[in-house]
Amino acid sequence: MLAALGLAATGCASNEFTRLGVPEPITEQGQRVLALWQGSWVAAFAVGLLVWGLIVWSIIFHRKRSEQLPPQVRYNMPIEALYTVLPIVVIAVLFYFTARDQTYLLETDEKADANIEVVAFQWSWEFNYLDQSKAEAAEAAGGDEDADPEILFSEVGTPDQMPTLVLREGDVVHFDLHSPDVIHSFWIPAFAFKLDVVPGHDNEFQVKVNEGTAGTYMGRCAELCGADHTRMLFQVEVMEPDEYDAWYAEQQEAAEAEQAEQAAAEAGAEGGEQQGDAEASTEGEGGQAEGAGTEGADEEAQGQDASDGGEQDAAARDEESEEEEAGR
Ligand SMILES: [Cu+2]
Repeated sequence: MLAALGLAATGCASNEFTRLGVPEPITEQGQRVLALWQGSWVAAFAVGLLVWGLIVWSIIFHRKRSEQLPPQVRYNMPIEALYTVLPIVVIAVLFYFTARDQTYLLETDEKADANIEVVAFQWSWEFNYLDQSKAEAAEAAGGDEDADPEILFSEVGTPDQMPTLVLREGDVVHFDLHSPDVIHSFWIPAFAFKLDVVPGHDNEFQVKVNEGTAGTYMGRCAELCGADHTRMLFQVEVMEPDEYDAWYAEQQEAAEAEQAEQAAAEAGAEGGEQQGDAEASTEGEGGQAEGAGTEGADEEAQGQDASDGGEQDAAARDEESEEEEAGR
């Protein structure tokens, strides 16, 4: 058994049994977590075997033989010292490896290939793809902590429509975690790692996504954050480099087109044109299309609906969070 666990700890065989309940990690950091987990189990089993062995040995070979009291070992200094020193040694070893790995897991020095701001809110996620990390932006601005990096494009989810976080195989990905309301926890089980998302204190971490991990994984909120906490789900899609690059270019183009549309709409409105024309120009086709008056009107109506809905949602959200606070 010990030999089997020893083998598991060295990572020679990685299957569901030897991982002891941990999902297969898809990051370099996750593998470190798995090794710590397995190593801790090896240590626990070693201590367990020793204790179980001593119990069984006493039961079998030291049964009551006579009415005479066996030799008493109270206040036996060597044994008392052993009782104290051994647990301290065990804890010190576990502490050393835990502290070592924690330091490694929270390292953010390596230059990242992708920088993503994760905004956790009641009750979904927003993923903002940034041109640089927050720390880098602050450094570039001469240490100004409020300097924000540029958002290239975003993915925003709702409790009904979970968002997808897209990553590329082999990338070093930097995450900046931000919460506008309550404490959430950003958890991707396949990372074997989670980190709290705390209002007023932005956390950060980074991972190196392993090669050959393309696929779809789940993400969750791991901190009870309110009524719809269980619906704070998201998907993680790890893409092969070519696929990711195509997707990335597409997202950037779409974001740029949207910006151009907005600029055109603003310019149109400023130009004193009819509202309908200005809205029509947000179609991004003709821009000045005079004949698109009705289409523009339709879109205006839709836009109105959408913004009304948004306001209602926000109002409902506020009410709910107030109720919750009252309930606490
Ligand atoms: Cu949450």
